[in-house]
Amino acid sequence: MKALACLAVAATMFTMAAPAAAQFAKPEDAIKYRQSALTVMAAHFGRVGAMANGRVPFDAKVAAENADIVADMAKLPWAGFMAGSDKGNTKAKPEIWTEQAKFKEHSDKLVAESTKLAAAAKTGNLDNLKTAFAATAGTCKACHDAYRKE
Ligand code: ASC
Repeated sequence: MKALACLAVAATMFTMAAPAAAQFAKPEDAIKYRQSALTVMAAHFGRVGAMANGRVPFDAKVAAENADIVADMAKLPWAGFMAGSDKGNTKAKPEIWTEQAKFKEHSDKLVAESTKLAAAAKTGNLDNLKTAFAATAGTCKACHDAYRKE
């Protein structure tokens, strides 16, 4: 029983550590990874936004499924901002690497707000979804304004 519990803890820790442990052979691999994670996140965020903005009818189940994906994806891109990946096919500003603590504050905010978005979606209440969607979109915009080139 003890060994099983230990295994379960180890498995959980491995799952939690996996995003941060992503490894890249070359900077271009890291760039592709982070862009891919952001693209997937944006696709699912867009589906939530379409409902929050009334462009498509509100479907609580669909909103919750997509918000969960956003919250999961929000954890991933940051490992891709490895040293040396400021050059190449990227709109990332060099300040990301000279202001790492500030950049992490932005990514932490996205993770926190998207977690709240997923919780809001589970309430099945459209007003809750709208509020949390706006807060999450605000974290996207703040980081883009500071750290993404035009
Ligand atoms: C999106 C998307 C972004 C953000 C941003 C929020 O759906 O692709 O980059 O929301 O527009 O202001």
